[in-house]
Amino acid sequence: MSVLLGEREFFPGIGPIRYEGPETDNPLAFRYYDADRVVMGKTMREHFRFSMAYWHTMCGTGMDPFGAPTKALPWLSATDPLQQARDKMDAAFEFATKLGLPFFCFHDFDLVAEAHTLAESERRLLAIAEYAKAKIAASGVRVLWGTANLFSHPRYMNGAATNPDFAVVAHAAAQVKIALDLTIALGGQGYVFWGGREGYLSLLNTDMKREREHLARFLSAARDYARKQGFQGTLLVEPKPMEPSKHQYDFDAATTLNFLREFGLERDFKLNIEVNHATLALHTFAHELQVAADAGALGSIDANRGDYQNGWDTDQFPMHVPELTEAMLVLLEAGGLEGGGINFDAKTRRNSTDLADLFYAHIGGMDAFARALLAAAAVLEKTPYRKARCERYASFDSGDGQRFERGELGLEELYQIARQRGEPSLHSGRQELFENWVYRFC
Ligand code: XUL
Ligand code: CO
Repeated sequence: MSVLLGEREFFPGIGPIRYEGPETDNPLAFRYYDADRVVMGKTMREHFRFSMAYWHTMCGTGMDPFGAPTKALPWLSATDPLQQARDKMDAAFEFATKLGLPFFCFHDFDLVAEAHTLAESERRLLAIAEYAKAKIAASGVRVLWGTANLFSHPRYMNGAATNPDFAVVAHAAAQVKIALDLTIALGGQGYVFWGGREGYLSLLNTDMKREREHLARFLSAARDYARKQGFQGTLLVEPKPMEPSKHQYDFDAATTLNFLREFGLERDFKLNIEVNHATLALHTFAHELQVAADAGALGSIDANRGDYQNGWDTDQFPMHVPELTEAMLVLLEAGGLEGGGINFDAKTRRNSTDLADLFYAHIGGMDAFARALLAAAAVLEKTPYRKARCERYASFDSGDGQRFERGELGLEELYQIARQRGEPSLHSGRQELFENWVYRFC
């Protein structure tokens, strides 16, 4: 394999990661992720469409609010911004190629450092886009989705699309236009809006109604522009309840769907569901997937996991097979993602300072999803799980139950039926049996 195709090899000593099966002792091999293996009619590659998050994997230096960077990433050493961007991209494509990751996701200024003016930033982005196009063509690694970073720069401290100052809203819109152009130029399959600062720190100084209307206007304008440019891909909103804002308007899947419907955006936008955002909203990952799937809006997934003790957005790599199995059940029953993939929006810990740790993390995450897929498929194929769940609702399949579902019974008719039938008998929910069916394979 060529190292695609930079001048330097950034991960020397690490070759292509291959499937070696569950018995291997090789830490740089897959035990379960076998890209060509067919599970319920699709290969694992097609089920997952795994993606690398540029911001964590290429830009994450280990810096946190309490301390300096811990990770000396060799691709960040150049001082010239475009040279640094090219080195970073060489490292990104070498990494994705060695791991067999078919996609990557990026924010505009993950690719190249933001400049002091919008015009200079755009010039830099256009330059790196040309470089990226050649790398994409040479490697076959493609863009799952792009986005704009509308939360790091101080100008966004009061929000981007929901900023009380129109000048900031316009600047954010300009950034989205450029990021959409970039995503389209690189053949991106989707475009994500995550509103980290679209919310408030204090309701006392916030006109929430007006801010939400501005957000809807902003998304409409972005949608119109993207479609005018011929973008066929999926537009996605990524819900999160808080952090960095105290309260974010896209709190969770249900809130975001309500927002999209309120402003007539539901036909164009789907959801990008992130595990740790689900748990921050006090939901499970599976719950958020189910809410999105039931609305026909299950677009894409940001894969990671939180911490059960502290409740932060820790963005750890997903490793818990039972949790993922419940998620894969939802995904399989929903028929998969609508246009998206599984993006590892996850970071190695601050004290994981070896470059090999980036490989271990992604291998672990990909294997965990593969195990979960196999487990979920076994649940669906070998246990009465699905049938038993249907049977719980059998009383609505005929007779008065069916008439109720069809809207043919009013409250007076229901009153008469209840009087005739007397006290309902109890039917077990058999939760433990359902759990046994699922966890038997995890
Ligand atoms: C932040 C987060 C973002 C989005 C893209 O919690 O998940 O990285 O995925 O802006
Ligand atoms: Co995310």
